[in-house]
Amino acid sequence: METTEDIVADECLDPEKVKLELIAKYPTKVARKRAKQIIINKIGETGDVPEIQSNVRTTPGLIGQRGCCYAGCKGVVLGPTRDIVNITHGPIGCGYYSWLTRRNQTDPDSSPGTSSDGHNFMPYCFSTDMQEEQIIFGGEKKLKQAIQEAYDIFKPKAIGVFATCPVGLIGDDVHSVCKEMKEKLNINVFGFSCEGYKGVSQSAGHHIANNGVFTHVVGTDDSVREGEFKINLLGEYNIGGDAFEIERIFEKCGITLVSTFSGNSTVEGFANAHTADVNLIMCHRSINYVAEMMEKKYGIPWIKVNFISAESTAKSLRKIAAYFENSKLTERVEAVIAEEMPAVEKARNAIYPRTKGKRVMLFVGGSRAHHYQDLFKELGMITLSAGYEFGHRDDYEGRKVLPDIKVDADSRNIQELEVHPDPDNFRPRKGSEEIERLKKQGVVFSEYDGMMPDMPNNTLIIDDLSQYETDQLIEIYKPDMFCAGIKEKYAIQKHGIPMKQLHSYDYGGPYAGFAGAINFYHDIDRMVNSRIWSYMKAPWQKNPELMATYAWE
Ligand code: CFM
Repeated sequence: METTEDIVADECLDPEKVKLELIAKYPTKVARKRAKQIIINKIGETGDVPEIQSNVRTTPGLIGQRGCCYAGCKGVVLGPTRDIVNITHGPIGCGYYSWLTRRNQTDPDSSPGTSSDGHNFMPYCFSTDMQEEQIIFGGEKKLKQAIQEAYDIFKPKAIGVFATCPVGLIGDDVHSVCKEMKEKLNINVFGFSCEGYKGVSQSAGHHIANNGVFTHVVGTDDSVREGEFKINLLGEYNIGGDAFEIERIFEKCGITLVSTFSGNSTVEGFANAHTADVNLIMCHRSINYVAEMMEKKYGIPWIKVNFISAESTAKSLRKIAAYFENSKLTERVEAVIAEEMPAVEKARNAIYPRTKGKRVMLFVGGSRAHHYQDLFKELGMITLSAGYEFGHRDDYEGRKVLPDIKVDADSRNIQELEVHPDPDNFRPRKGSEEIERLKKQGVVFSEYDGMMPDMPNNTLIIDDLSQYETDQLIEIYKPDMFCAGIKEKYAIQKHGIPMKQLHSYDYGGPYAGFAGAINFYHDIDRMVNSRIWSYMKAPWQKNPELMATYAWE
Protein backbone atom coordinates (compact mmCIF):
# COMPACT_ATOMS: atom_id res chain seq x y z
CA MET A 1 0.00 0.00 0.00
CA GLU A 2 1.15 3.53 -0.76
CA THR A 3 2.52 5.57 2.12
CA THR A 4 2.76 9.30 2.61
CA GLU A 5 6.42 9.09 1.63
CA ASP A 6 5.52 7.44 -1.69
CA ILE A 7 2.89 10.05 -2.42
CA VAL A 8 5.06 13.07 -1.75
CA ALA A 9 7.91 11.49 -3.73
CA ASP A 10 5.86 12.59 -6.75
CA GLU A 11 7.58 15.80 -7.74
CA CYS A 12 4.38 17.84 -8.01
CA LEU A 13 3.49 16.90 -4.46
CA ASP A 14 6.87 17.70 -2.96
CA PRO A 15 5.80 19.53 0.21
CA GLU A 16 8.54 22.17 -0.12
CA LYS A 17 7.20 23.08 -3.56
CA VAL A 18 3.60 22.94 -2.43
CA LYS A 19 4.37 25.30 0.41
CA LEU A 20 5.96 27.82 -1.97
CA GLU A 21 2.98 27.51 -4.26
CA LEU A 22 0.54 28.15 -1.41
CA ILE A 23 2.18 31.43 -0.46
CA ALA A 24 3.37 32.55 -3.91
CA LYS A 25 0.53 34.98 -4.53
CA TYR A 26 0.58 36.65 -1.12
CA PRO A 27 2.16 40.05 -0.56
CA THR A 28 5.67 39.64 0.92
CA LYS A 29 4.69 40.39 4.51
CA VAL A 30 1.74 37.99 4.45
CA ALA A 31 3.82 35.29 2.75
CA ARG A 32 6.49 35.63 5.43
CA LYS A 33 3.88 35.23 8.16
CA ARG A 34 2.13 32.28 6.53
CA ALA A 35 5.46 30.55 5.93
CA LYS A 36 5.83 30.23 9.70
CA GLN A 37 2.36 28.65 9.92
CA ILE A 38 2.82 26.17 7.07
CA ILE A 39 5.27 23.55 8.23
CA ILE A 40 6.67 20.40 6.69
CA ASN A 41 6.67 17.77 9.39
CA LYS A 42 10.04 16.28 10.34
CA ILE A 43 10.37 14.14 13.42
CA GLY A 44 13.86 14.24 14.87
CA GLU A 45 15.68 11.39 16.56
CA THR A 46 14.60 12.60 20.00
CA GLY A 47 11.00 12.95 18.83
CA ASP A 48 11.30 16.70 18.40
CA VAL A 49 9.30 18.42 15.67
CA PRO A 50 9.70 21.79 13.91
CA GLU A 51 8.25 24.90 15.50
CA ILE A 52 4.93 26.13 14.10
CA GLN A 53 3.54 29.58 14.61
CA SER A 54 -0.01 29.44 15.93
CA ASN A 55 -2.52 31.25 18.13
CA VAL A 56 -1.76 34.50 16.31
CA ARG A 57 -4.12 36.91 14.58
CA THR A 58 -5.54 35.92 11.21
CA THR A 59 -4.28 38.23 8.47
CA PRO A 60 -7.08 40.64 7.52
CA GLY A 61 -8.37 39.82 4.06
CA LEU A 62 -7.80 36.09 4.33
CA ILE A 63 -11.00 34.10 4.74
CA GLY A 64 -10.32 31.88 7.73
CA GLN A 65 -12.21 29.12 9.51
CA ARG A 66 -12.15 30.55 13.01
CA GLY A 67 -14.93 31.60 15.34
CA CYS A 68 -14.85 34.28 18.02
CA CYS A 69 -14.23 34.41 21.76
CA TYR A 70 -17.97 34.49 22.53
CA ALA A 71 -18.42 31.35 20.39
CA GLY A 72 -15.76 29.50 22.38
CA CYS A 73 -17.22 30.51 25.72
CA LYS A 74 -20.98 30.44 25.23
CA GLY A 75 -21.25 27.99 22.38
CA VAL A 76 -18.53 25.45 23.01
CA VAL A 77 -17.89 25.16 26.73
CA LEU A 78 -21.11 26.30 28.42
CA GLY A 79 -23.51 25.53 25.60
CA PRO A 80 -23.83 21.77 26.13
CA THR A 81 -24.91 22.11 29.79
CA ARG A 82 -28.62 21.55 29.72
CA ASP A 83 -29.83 23.13 32.96
CA ILE A 84 -28.13 26.53 32.82
CA VAL A 85 -30.14 29.29 31.14
CA ASN A 86 -27.45 30.89 28.98
CA ILE A 87 -28.36 34.48 28.14
CA THR A 88 -26.54 36.29 25.36
CA HIS A 89 -26.26 39.94 26.30
CA GLY A 90 -26.10 41.64 22.94
CA PRO A 91 -27.87 42.17 19.63
CA ILE A 92 -30.06 39.27 18.56
CA GLY A 93 -27.76 38.12 15.73
CA CYS A 94 -25.14 36.82 18.18
CA GLY A 95 -27.75 34.80 20.07
CA TYR A 96 -29.50 33.59 16.95
CA TYR A 97 -26.37 32.35 15.18
CA SER A 98 -25.05 30.69 18.32
CA TRP A 99 -28.29 28.82 18.91
CA LEU A 100 -27.19 25.26 19.48
CA THR A 101 -28.05 23.88 16.12
CA ARG A 102 -24.68 22.15 15.88
CA ARG A 103 -26.08 19.08 17.56
CA ASN A 104 -24.75 18.97 21.03
CA GLN A 105 -27.11 16.44 22.48
CA THR A 106 -28.33 15.94 26.00
CA ASP A 107 -30.56 13.56 27.85
CA PRO A 108 -32.64 15.36 30.46
CA ASP A 109 -33.37 12.09 32.24
CA SER A 110 -29.87 10.77 32.54
CA SER A 111 -26.98 13.15 32.83
CA PRO A 112 -24.23 11.44 34.83
CA GLY A 113 -25.00 11.37 38.53
CA THR A 114 -27.74 13.96 38.40
CA SER A 115 -31.30 13.83 39.61
CA SER A 116 -33.68 13.83 36.69
CA ASP A 117 -35.45 17.16 36.86
CA GLY A 118 -36.34 17.30 33.18
CA HIS A 119 -34.61 20.68 32.82
CA ASN A 120 -33.30 21.20 29.32
CA PHE A 121 -32.81 24.76 28.08
CA MET A 122 -30.57 23.84 25.19
CA PRO A 123 -33.25 24.10 22.49
CA TYR A 124 -33.96 27.70 23.56
CA CYS A 125 -32.23 30.86 22.41
CA PHE A 126 -32.01 33.50 25.16
CA SER A 127 -30.88 37.00 24.32
CA THR A 128 -31.34 40.54 25.62
CA ASP A 129 -31.87 41.64 22.01
CA MET A 130 -30.03 44.97 22.49
CA GLN A 131 -31.26 47.85 20.38
CA GLU A 132 -29.75 51.26 19.57
CA GLU A 133 -31.25 52.62 22.77
CA GLN A 134 -29.22 50.22 24.93
CA ILE A 135 -26.07 50.78 22.89
CA ILE A 136 -26.36 54.51 23.58
CA PHE A 137 -27.74 54.57 27.13
CA GLY A 138 -26.43 51.23 28.42
CA GLY A 139 -27.96 47.78 28.57
CA GLU A 140 -27.66 46.78 32.22
CA LYS A 141 -31.29 47.52 33.00
CA LYS A 142 -32.46 45.35 30.11
CA LEU A 143 -30.11 42.58 31.22
CA LYS A 144 -31.58 42.62 34.73
CA GLN A 145 -35.07 42.38 33.27
CA ALA A 146 -34.01 39.48 31.05
CA ILE A 147 -32.53 37.54 33.99
CA GLN A 148 -35.70 38.13 36.01
CA GLU A 149 -37.94 37.08 33.13
CA ALA A 150 -35.92 33.91 32.47
CA TYR A 151 -36.06 33.05 36.16
CA ASP A 152 -39.81 33.64 36.40
CA ILE A 153 -40.55 31.41 33.43
CA PHE A 154 -38.01 28.59 33.84
CA LYS A 155 -36.93 28.57 37.51
CA PRO A 156 -33.44 27.31 36.57
CA LYS A 157 -30.74 26.38 39.08
CA ALA A 158 -28.28 28.68 37.37
CA ILE A 159 -28.11 31.48 34.81
CA GLY A 160 -25.05 32.37 32.74
CA VAL A 161 -24.65 35.73 31.02
CA PHE A 162 -22.38 36.14 28.00
CA ALA A 163 -21.07 39.50 26.82
CA THR A 164 -20.89 40.19 23.07
CA CYS A 165 -18.66 42.78 21.34
CA PRO A 166 -20.89 45.85 21.80
CA VAL A 167 -21.25 45.13 25.52
CA GLY A 168 -17.50 45.38 25.92
CA LEU A 169 -17.38 48.51 23.78
CA ILE A 170 -20.01 50.41 25.77
CA GLY A 171 -18.82 49.05 29.12
CA ASP A 172 -21.90 47.33 30.60
CA ASP A 173 -20.78 45.62 33.82
CA VAL A 174 -22.30 42.15 33.45
CA HIS A 175 -20.58 40.90 36.59
CA SER A 176 -22.15 43.41 38.95
CA VAL A 177 -25.58 42.78 37.39
CA CYS A 178 -25.08 39.03 37.90
CA LYS A 179 -23.97 39.54 41.50
CA GLU A 180 -27.04 41.65 42.24
CA MET A 181 -29.39 39.14 40.61
CA LYS A 182 -27.69 36.21 42.35
CA GLU A 183 -28.48 37.79 45.72
CA LYS A 184 -31.99 38.68 44.67
CA LEU A 185 -32.98 35.33 43.15
CA ASN A 186 -30.90 33.12 45.41
CA ILE A 187 -29.61 30.99 42.54
CA ASN A 188 -26.18 30.93 40.92
CA VAL A 189 -25.99 33.76 38.36
CA PHE A 190 -22.60 34.33 36.77
CA GLY A 191 -21.28 36.39 33.90
CA PHE A 192 -18.56 35.99 31.30
CA SER A 193 -16.63 38.86 29.71
CA CYS A 194 -16.26 36.91 26.50
CA GLU A 195 -16.67 39.75 23.99
CA GLY A 196 -16.17 38.32 20.52
CA TYR A 197 -13.17 40.47 19.71
CA LYS A 198 -11.08 39.22 22.64
CA GLY A 199 -8.02 37.13 21.86
CA VAL A 200 -7.50 35.82 18.33
CA SER A 201 -10.08 33.04 18.14
CA GLN A 202 -12.60 31.00 20.11
CA SER A 203 -9.65 29.69 22.11
CA ALA A 204 -9.79 32.83 24.27
CA GLY A 205 -13.42 32.02 25.02
CA HIS A 206 -12.54 28.53 26.24
CA HIS A 207 -10.11 30.02 28.73
CA ILE A 208 -12.65 32.60 29.96
CA ALA A 209 -15.34 29.91 30.26
CA ASN A 210 -12.97 27.62 32.20
CA ASN A 211 -12.09 30.46 34.59
CA GLY A 212 -15.77 31.29 35.14
CA VAL A 213 -16.95 27.73 35.75
CA PHE A 214 -14.00 27.09 38.02
CA THR A 215 -14.61 30.25 40.04
CA HIS A 216 -18.38 30.15 40.29
CA VAL A 217 -19.40 26.51 40.13
CA VAL A 218 -16.72 23.84 40.70
CA GLY A 219 -16.42 22.94 44.38
CA THR A 220 -19.73 24.44 45.51
CA ASP A 221 -21.20 21.04 46.43
CA ASP A 222 -19.19 18.65 48.58
CA SER A 223 -21.59 15.73 48.48
CA VAL A 224 -19.77 12.61 47.38
CA ARG A 225 -21.51 10.40 44.92
CA GLU A 226 -21.69 6.64 45.35
CA GLY A 227 -19.62 4.44 43.11
CA GLU A 228 -16.12 3.22 42.50
CA PHE A 229 -13.38 4.58 40.24
CA LYS A 230 -14.60 8.15 40.07
CA ILE A 231 -13.53 10.18 37.09
CA ASN A 232 -14.32 13.46 35.35
CA LEU A 233 -14.21 13.61 31.59
CA LEU A 234 -12.95 17.01 30.42
CA GLY A 235 -13.25 18.33 26.88
CA GLU A 236 -16.04 16.07 25.59
CA TYR A 237 -19.01 18.01 24.22
CA ASN A 238 -21.48 15.36 23.15
CA ILE A 239 -21.50 16.22 19.49
CA GLY A 240 -23.79 13.79 17.68
CA GLY A 241 -24.28 11.74 20.85
CA ASP A 242 -20.59 10.90 21.44
CA ALA A 243 -21.00 11.29 25.19
CA PHE A 244 -23.83 8.73 25.30
CA GLU A 245 -21.55 6.10 23.78
CA ILE A 246 -18.70 6.98 26.14
CA GLU A 247 -21.07 6.89 29.13
CA ARG A 248 -22.30 3.46 27.99
CA ILE A 249 -18.74 2.15 27.94
CA PHE A 250 -17.87 3.61 31.35
CA GLU A 251 -20.96 2.09 32.86
CA LYS A 252 -20.15 -1.29 31.38
CA CYS A 253 -16.64 -1.07 32.86
CA GLY A 254 -17.93 -0.04 36.27
CA ILE A 255 -16.30 3.40 36.09
CA THR A 256 -18.23 6.21 37.80
CA LEU A 257 -18.47 9.40 35.78
CA VAL A 258 -18.82 12.27 38.25
CA SER A 259 -19.05 15.00 35.65
CA THR A 260 -18.32 15.80 32.04
CA PHE A 261 -17.13 19.22 30.93
CA SER A 262 -19.50 19.64 29.31
CA GLY A 263 -21.27 17.12 27.07
CA ASN A 264 -24.58 15.91 28.52
CA SER A 265 -23.72 17.84 31.66
CA THR A 266 -25.52 19.70 34.39
CA VAL A 267 -24.53 22.43 36.75
CA GLU A 268 -24.76 19.93 39.65
CA GLY A 269 -22.15 17.79 37.94
CA PHE A 270 -19.72 20.72 37.75
CA ALA A 271 -20.42 21.61 41.38
CA ASN A 272 -19.02 18.39 42.79
CA ALA A 273 -16.45 17.60 40.12
CA HIS A 274 -13.80 18.16 42.80
CA THR A 275 -14.78 14.86 44.45
CA ALA A 276 -13.47 12.72 41.54
CA ASP A 277 -10.26 10.68 41.70
CA VAL A 278 -8.81 11.60 38.34
CA ASN A 279 -9.46 13.97 35.44
CA LEU A 280 -9.37 12.63 31.90
CA ILE A 281 -8.76 15.16 29.13
CA MET A 282 -10.20 14.57 25.68
CA CYS A 283 -9.89 17.99 24.03
CA HIS A 284 -6.71 19.40 25.45
CA ARG A 285 -7.09 22.79 23.79
CA SER A 286 -10.42 23.80 25.23
CA ILE A 287 -10.16 22.56 28.79
CA ASN A 288 -6.59 21.97 29.95
CA TYR A 289 -7.01 25.05 32.17
CA VAL A 290 -9.67 23.36 34.32
CA ALA A 291 -7.54 20.23 34.74
CA GLU A 292 -4.51 22.29 35.76
CA MET A 293 -6.52 24.37 38.23
CA MET A 294 -8.24 21.33 39.75
CA GLU A 295 -4.90 19.66 40.26
CA LYS A 296 -3.55 22.69 42.12
CA LYS A 297 -6.66 23.34 44.18
CA TYR A 298 -7.88 19.81 44.91
CA GLY A 299 -4.93 17.50 44.17
CA ILE A 300 -6.63 15.67 41.27
CA PRO A 301 -4.11 14.47 38.66
CA TRP A 302 -4.96 14.43 34.97
CA ILE A 303 -4.34 12.02 32.13
CA LYS A 304 -4.82 12.60 28.39
CA VAL A 305 -7.26 10.21 26.71
CA ASN A 306 -8.94 9.88 23.34
CA PHE A 307 -12.18 8.06 22.69
CA ILE A 308 -12.14 8.72 18.96
CA SER A 309 -11.31 5.39 17.22
CA ALA A 310 -11.76 1.90 18.61
CA GLU A 311 -8.05 1.36 19.27
CA SER A 312 -7.76 4.71 21.04
CA THR A 313 -10.82 3.90 23.13
CA ALA A 314 -9.32 0.59 24.21
CA LYS A 315 -6.02 2.32 24.97
CA SER A 316 -7.74 5.01 27.03
CA LEU A 317 -9.73 2.46 29.05
CA ARG A 318 -6.49 0.63 29.80
CA LYS A 319 -4.94 3.92 30.96
CA ILE A 320 -7.80 4.39 33.43
CA ALA A 321 -7.40 0.84 34.72
CA ALA A 322 -3.64 1.33 35.08
CA TYR A 323 -4.22 4.51 37.09
CA PHE A 324 -6.54 2.80 39.59
CA GLU A 325 -4.38 -0.34 39.89
CA ASN A 326 -7.37 -2.50 40.69
CA SER A 327 -7.46 -6.04 39.35
CA LYS A 328 -11.25 -6.15 39.29
CA LEU A 329 -11.35 -3.02 37.13
CA THR A 330 -8.55 -4.24 34.87
CA GLU A 331 -10.38 -7.52 34.28
CA ARG A 332 -13.63 -5.76 33.56
CA VAL A 333 -12.01 -3.32 31.14
CA GLU A 334 -10.36 -6.20 29.28
CA ALA A 335 -13.65 -8.09 29.18
CA VAL A 336 -15.45 -5.04 27.75
CA ILE A 337 -12.78 -4.52 25.09
CA ALA A 338 -12.95 -8.23 24.17
CA GLU A 339 -16.70 -8.02 23.92
CA GLU A 340 -16.83 -4.82 21.85
CA MET A 341 -13.99 -5.39 19.41
CA PRO A 342 -15.37 -8.25 17.29
CA ALA A 343 -18.18 -6.07 15.88
CA VAL A 344 -15.67 -3.28 15.22
CA GLU A 345 -13.29 -5.67 13.44
CA LYS A 346 -16.09 -7.16 11.40
CA ALA A 347 -17.18 -3.74 10.11
CA ARG A 348 -13.60 -2.63 9.55
CA ASN A 349 -12.59 -5.75 7.66
CA ALA A 350 -15.57 -5.43 5.35
CA ILE A 351 -14.84 -1.78 4.56
CA TYR A 352 -11.03 -1.64 4.67
CA PRO A 353 -10.44 -2.94 1.11
CA ARG A 354 -12.56 -0.06 -0.21
CA THR A 355 -10.98 2.71 1.87
CA LYS A 356 -7.33 1.71 2.16
CA GLY A 357 -4.90 4.10 0.53
CA LYS A 358 -7.48 6.88 0.13
CA ARG A 359 -6.15 10.33 0.91
CA VAL A 360 -7.61 12.67 3.46
CA MET A 361 -6.99 16.16 4.81
CA LEU A 362 -8.28 17.48 8.12
CA PHE A 363 -8.56 21.11 9.15
CA VAL A 364 -10.65 21.33 12.29
CA GLY A 365 -10.72 23.24 15.55
CA GLY A 366 -8.11 22.52 18.16
CA SER A 367 -8.16 18.77 18.73
CA ARG A 368 -10.19 16.83 16.20
CA ALA A 369 -7.70 17.32 13.35
CA HIS A 370 -5.48 15.10 15.51
CA HIS A 371 -7.95 12.67 17.08
CA TYR A 372 -9.73 11.76 13.86
CA GLN A 373 -6.51 10.67 12.21
CA ASP A 374 -6.74 7.56 14.40
CA LEU A 375 -10.10 6.65 12.87
CA PHE A 376 -8.81 7.19 9.34
CA LYS A 377 -5.78 5.02 10.14
CA GLU A 378 -8.14 2.20 11.10
CA LEU A 379 -9.60 2.47 7.59
CA GLY A 380 -6.12 2.47 6.03
CA MET A 381 -6.54 6.06 4.86
CA ILE A 382 -3.59 8.41 4.58
CA THR A 383 -3.59 11.86 6.14
CA LEU A 384 -1.65 14.08 3.75
CA SER A 385 -2.14 17.37 5.50
CA ALA A 386 -3.76 18.57 8.69
CA GLY A 387 -4.03 21.61 10.87
CA TYR A 388 -5.96 23.35 13.60
CA GLU A 389 -8.04 26.48 13.28
CA PHE A 390 -6.91 27.83 16.61
CA GLY A 391 -4.68 25.26 18.34
CA HIS A 392 -1.66 26.54 20.22
CA ARG A 393 1.91 25.33 19.78
CA ASP A 394 1.44 22.74 22.55
CA ASP A 395 -1.45 21.17 20.60
CA TYR A 396 0.88 20.76 17.62
CA GLU A 397 4.28 20.13 19.17
CA GLY A 398 3.37 18.81 22.62
CA ARG A 399 3.29 20.37 26.07
CA LYS A 400 7.04 20.16 26.38
CA VAL A 401 7.21 23.45 24.44
CA LEU A 402 5.04 25.29 26.97
CA PRO A 403 8.00 27.01 28.67
CA ASP A 404 9.17 28.36 25.28
CA ILE A 405 5.86 29.91 24.25
CA LYS A 406 6.05 33.68 24.28
CA VAL A 407 2.89 35.18 25.73
CA ASP A 408 1.77 37.99 23.44
CA ALA A 409 -0.56 40.90 24.13
CA ASP A 410 -3.63 39.05 22.84
CA SER A 411 -3.11 36.18 25.28
CA ARG A 412 -2.18 38.48 28.14
CA ASN A 413 -5.60 40.00 27.70
CA ILE A 414 -7.14 36.81 29.11
CA GLN A 415 -6.98 36.48 32.86
CA GLU A 416 -4.82 33.74 34.39
CA LEU A 417 -6.41 32.75 37.69
CA GLU A 418 -4.15 32.40 40.66
CA VAL A 419 -5.02 29.07 42.25
CA HIS A 420 -3.95 27.72 45.63
CA PRO A 421 -4.63 24.45 47.46
CA ASP A 422 -8.10 24.51 49.02
CA PRO A 423 -7.73 24.41 52.82
CA ASP A 424 -10.70 22.00 53.20
CA ASN A 425 -10.67 20.03 50.01
CA PHE A 426 -7.06 19.64 48.89
CA ARG A 427 -6.37 15.91 48.90
CA PRO A 428 -3.61 14.56 46.68
CA ARG A 429 -5.20 11.47 45.11
CA LYS A 430 -1.88 9.73 44.82
CA GLY A 431 1.23 10.22 46.96
CA SER A 432 4.42 11.26 45.20
CA GLU A 433 5.89 7.76 45.57
CA GLU A 434 2.77 6.24 44.08
CA ILE A 435 2.92 8.69 41.18
CA GLU A 436 6.57 7.81 40.53
CA ARG A 437 5.77 4.11 40.60
CA LEU A 438 2.84 4.56 38.22
CA LYS A 439 5.02 6.60 35.89
CA LYS A 440 7.53 3.77 35.82
CA GLN A 441 4.66 1.45 34.90
CA GLY A 442 3.92 3.69 31.93
CA VAL A 443 1.10 5.90 33.23
CA VAL A 444 1.70 9.35 31.77
CA PHE A 445 0.48 12.31 33.83
CA SER A 446 -0.15 15.90 32.76
CA GLU A 447 1.16 15.34 29.27
CA TYR A 448 -0.06 15.77 25.72
CA ASP A 449 2.39 15.08 22.91
CA GLY A 450 0.46 17.00 20.28
CA MET A 451 -0.43 16.23 16.70
CA MET A 452 2.88 16.56 14.86
CA PRO A 453 4.81 13.69 16.51
CA ASP A 454 1.92 11.44 15.48
CA MET A 455 2.09 12.40 11.80
CA PRO A 456 4.49 11.04 9.18
CA ASN A 457 7.44 13.04 7.93
CA ASN A 458 6.74 15.30 4.97
CA THR A 459 3.10 15.88 5.76
CA LEU A 460 2.05 19.51 5.58
CA ILE A 461 0.89 20.94 8.87
CA ILE A 462 -1.00 24.17 8.34
CA ASP A 463 -2.26 26.45 11.05
CA ASP A 464 -5.32 28.69 10.51
CA LEU A 465 -5.83 27.55 6.92
CA SER A 466 -7.40 30.12 4.59
CA GLN A 467 -10.03 29.53 1.94
CA TYR A 468 -7.53 30.41 -0.78
CA GLU A 469 -5.09 27.80 0.55
CA THR A 470 -7.93 25.25 0.79
CA ASP A 471 -8.65 25.69 -2.91
CA GLN A 472 -4.95 25.40 -3.76
CA LEU A 473 -4.47 22.26 -1.65
CA ILE A 474 -7.43 20.57 -3.30
CA GLU A 475 -6.21 21.47 -6.78
CA ILE A 476 -2.71 20.18 -6.03
CA TYR A 477 -3.38 17.04 -4.00
CA LYS A 478 -6.85 16.05 -5.20
CA PRO A 479 -7.64 14.32 -1.89
CA ASP A 480 -10.38 11.70 -1.63
CA MET A 481 -11.88 13.38 1.41
CA PHE A 482 -11.60 16.75 3.10
CA CYS A 483 -12.68 17.35 6.70
CA ALA A 484 -13.57 20.82 7.92
CA GLY A 485 -16.68 22.77 8.97
CA ILE A 486 -19.90 24.17 7.58
CA LYS A 487 -18.31 27.40 6.30
CA GLU A 488 -15.91 25.41 4.12
CA LYS A 489 -18.28 22.63 3.13
CA TYR A 490 -19.91 23.87 -0.06
CA ALA A 491 -16.81 25.44 -1.59
CA ILE A 492 -15.03 22.10 -1.15
CA GLN A 493 -17.93 20.11 -2.57
CA LYS A 494 -17.89 22.33 -5.66
CA HIS A 495 -14.42 20.95 -6.35
CA GLY A 496 -16.04 17.50 -6.57
CA ILE A 497 -14.46 16.36 -3.31
CA PRO A 498 -16.53 14.77 -0.53
CA MET A 499 -16.41 16.91 2.55
CA LYS A 500 -17.04 15.58 6.05
CA GLN A 501 -17.89 18.01 8.77
CA LEU A 502 -16.15 17.06 11.96
CA HIS A 503 -17.81 19.76 14.04
CA SER A 504 -21.43 18.71 13.75
CA TYR A 505 -20.87 15.38 11.96
CA ASP A 506 -23.35 16.42 9.26
CA TYR A 507 -26.12 15.02 11.41
CA GLY A 508 -24.35 11.65 11.62
CA GLY A 509 -22.63 10.15 14.61
CA PRO A 510 -21.91 9.26 17.30
CA TYR A 511 -18.34 8.59 16.23
CA ALA A 512 -16.74 8.08 19.64
CA GLY A 513 -16.09 4.74 21.31
CA PHE A 514 -16.67 1.35 19.74
CA ALA A 515 -20.16 1.82 18.30
CA GLY A 516 -19.08 5.26 17.07
CA ALA A 517 -16.11 3.83 15.17
CA ILE A 518 -18.44 1.46 13.32
CA ASN A 519 -20.72 4.38 12.38
CA PHE A 520 -17.74 6.33 11.14
CA TYR A 521 -16.40 3.49 8.98
CA HIS A 522 -19.79 3.17 7.27
CA ASP A 523 -20.22 6.92 6.70
CA ILE A 524 -16.72 7.36 5.27
CA ASP A 525 -17.10 4.29 3.06
CA ARG A 526 -20.30 5.72 1.62
CA MET A 527 -18.69 9.10 1.00
CA VAL A 528 -15.32 8.19 -0.53
CA ASN A 529 -16.77 5.46 -2.70
CA SER A 530 -19.73 7.37 -4.07
CA ARG A 531 -19.44 8.23 -7.76
CA ILE A 532 -21.68 11.22 -7.38
CA TRP A 533 -18.70 13.52 -6.74
CA SER A 534 -17.15 12.81 -10.10
CA TYR A 535 -20.26 14.25 -11.78
CA MET A 536 -19.91 17.57 -9.94
CA LYS A 537 -19.38 20.57 -12.16
CA ALA A 538 -18.81 23.86 -10.41
CA PRO A 539 -20.53 26.88 -11.98
CA TRP A 540 -17.20 28.21 -13.23
CA GLN A 541 -16.49 24.92 -14.98
CA LYS A 542 -19.82 24.97 -16.78
CA ASN A 543 -19.83 28.60 -17.86
CA PRO A 544 -16.88 30.63 -19.06
CA GLU A 545 -15.56 33.22 -16.69
CA LEU A 546 -17.25 36.63 -17.00
CA MET A 547 -14.88 39.33 -18.09
CA ALA A 548 -15.41 43.07 -17.69
CA THR A 549 -13.57 46.32 -18.04
CA TYR A 550 -13.87 49.48 -16.00
CA ALA A 551 -16.08 52.14 -17.61
CA TRP A 552 -13.22 54.63 -17.77
CA GLU A 553 -10.94 52.24 -19.62
FE1 CFM B 1 -12.19 21.00 21.45
FE2 CFM B 1 -14.53 20.78 20.56
FE3 CFM B 1 -12.37 20.84 19.04
FE4 CFM B 1 -13.14 23.04 20.33
FE5 CFM B 1 -14.80 23.84 18.33
FE6 CFM B 1 -16.18 21.58 18.59
FE7 CFM B 1 -13.99 21.64 17.12
MO1 CFM B 1 -16.15 22.87 16.34
S1 CFM B 1 -13.90 22.20 22.03
S2 CFM B 1 -11.18 22.27 20.01
S3 CFM B 1 -13.87 25.08 19.81
S4 CFM B 1 -13.02 19.33 20.31
S5 CFM B 1 -16.88 23.57 18.38
S6 CFM B 1 -16.64 20.35 20.31
S7 CFM B 1 -15.83 20.66 16.77
S8 CFM B 1 -13.98 23.66 16.44
S9 CFM B 1 -12.10 20.44 17.01
